[in-house]
Amino acid sequence: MSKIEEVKVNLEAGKTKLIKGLVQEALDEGSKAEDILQAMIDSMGVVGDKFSTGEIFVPEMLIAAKAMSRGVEVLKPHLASGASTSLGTCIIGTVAGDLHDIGKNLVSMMMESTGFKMVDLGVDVPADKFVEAVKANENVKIVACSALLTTTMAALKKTVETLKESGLKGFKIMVGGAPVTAEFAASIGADAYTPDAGSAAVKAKELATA
Ligand code: B1M
Repeated sequence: MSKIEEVKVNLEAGKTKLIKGLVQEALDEGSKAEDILQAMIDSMGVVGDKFSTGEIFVPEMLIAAKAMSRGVEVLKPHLASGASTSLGTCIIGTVAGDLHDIGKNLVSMMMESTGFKMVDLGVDVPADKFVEAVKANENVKIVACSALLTTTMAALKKTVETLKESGLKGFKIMVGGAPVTAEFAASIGADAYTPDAGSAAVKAKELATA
């Protein structure tokens, strides 16, 4: 079994303590950080499918999430380019009612490496908090909102509406997360939708420098 396969198997099994070492071994073996990350994202898909079919429950999902976060810690220096230019500030958070943060953290990491100063509001962020953060920070170019549940897509809509109604200017609103589509993003008035963390960073740079 290749090291990447071992990372996948152990992540799916929630072997939290083993993941850091295995990810490091996969890197040492010459695997690309991007490929290891993709393997871990695929594993989280498998975990989600097992949850859907009742094979595992919330605690197991939580353990897998913890294992993934540990693996990402090892990958971070290999994924981040350490850009020194400043593209401005990006406010990021997972919308109200939603506790999923792995995808949001990946988006944050990729944007930081592209050259943004990141202000991470965390999870379960009410719409008003995004507005307050835009007011409280200088040179905000992007507000990035993540949602992982179909039930929190309404909170995404509310967040975009609240930001637009605030009358604050000078920033673009980006949205993303598994249930979000380009059509939905357009329908709620977001400025951009991207399907993954890498494309989110590319789009954010494009929007901030346009
Ligand atoms: Co939850 N969960 N979960 N969960 N969970 C999902 C999302 C689910 C699809 C599982 C399933 O049923 N198959 C399902 C949602 C169904 C739906 O609504 N469509 C689900 C459910 C139902 C729930 C609960 C309701 C379960 C319950 O309690 N009965 C509950 C809700 C809690 C809440 O939020 N209020 C719940 C809880 C949890 C845990 C807390 C246990 C844990 C999260 C821990 C954490 O995040 N710290 C958890 C987990 C781990 C998952 C799965 C298994 C994995 C999520 C993940 O981290 N994926 C997930 C199944 C799955 O995703 N297939 C599932 C890896 C991550 C890298 O991908 O976050 O999609 P993702 O991010 C991607 C893209 O979406 C994108 O970039 C990333 C890739 O580069 N992206 C953006 C994300 N944000 C972006 C923003 C952007 C652009 C791109 O621009 C701003």
